[in-house]
Amino acid sequence: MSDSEDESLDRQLKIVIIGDGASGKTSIATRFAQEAFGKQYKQTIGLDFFLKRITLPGNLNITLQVWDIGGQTIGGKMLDKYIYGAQGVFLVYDITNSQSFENLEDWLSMVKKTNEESDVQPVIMLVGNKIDLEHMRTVKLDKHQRFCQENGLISQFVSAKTGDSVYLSFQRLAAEIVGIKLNKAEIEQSQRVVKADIVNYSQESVARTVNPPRSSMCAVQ
Ligand code: G3D
Ligand code: MG
Repeated sequence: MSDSEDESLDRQLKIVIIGDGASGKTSIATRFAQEAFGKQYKQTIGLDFFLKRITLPGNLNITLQVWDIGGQTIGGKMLDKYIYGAQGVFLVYDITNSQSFENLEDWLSMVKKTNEESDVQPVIMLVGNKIDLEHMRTVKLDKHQRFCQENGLISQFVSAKTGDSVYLSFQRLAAEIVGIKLNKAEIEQSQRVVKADIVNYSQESVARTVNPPRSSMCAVQ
């Protein structure tokens, strides 16, 4: 194995994906794992995480350890073990399911509680999933934004189904953790690559590629 392929030499970041059942956590993880970047999906038997290498601006290679909480619920016994030591958290809800949004308060408290005694707090990204179902949205945009602002979260919308912004969301979270700012061109680039993977080149997808990214930082500076 050459050095450039050996992810054990990279800095590793633990990212945990939490949120209600059926919000799309496993779909997001699977989509990210399968996209044609870097290493292929590598499931570690007995442990619910996989490793995936990404490259940030400046040729900085980072290996993400992505943990999917599986069927763990808020009261779940193992949940704190998943969350403990995470540098990044995906706080996922389904934009068509208000309850999944309402429950985010509890998920967030769980993260805070688990990290109470640690000096390092994880960077948390609020992820509104299923934007392919925009016509069925029940969680208004301003609710999402307010929640972000009140809790100092990064904001992102994705679709695990189409792949829209999935790679970008991991890239943004990793960049934030290591303190790198992605510029507009880089954000657009990673959106384009994701789309190129999953969308047929219809007129519509070409037009969408040039739209501004559906993401914003709304963490209070
Ligand atoms: P979970 O891991 O949070 O429990 P899953 O959620 O990833 O298992 O997804 C739950 C259901 O939502 C699945 O449907 C999945 O296909 C669907 N889903 C996940 N992400 C998206 C998305 O972005 N758009 C749409 N339209 N559906 C999505 P099923 O029917 O298999 O239960
Ligand atoms: Mg799941």
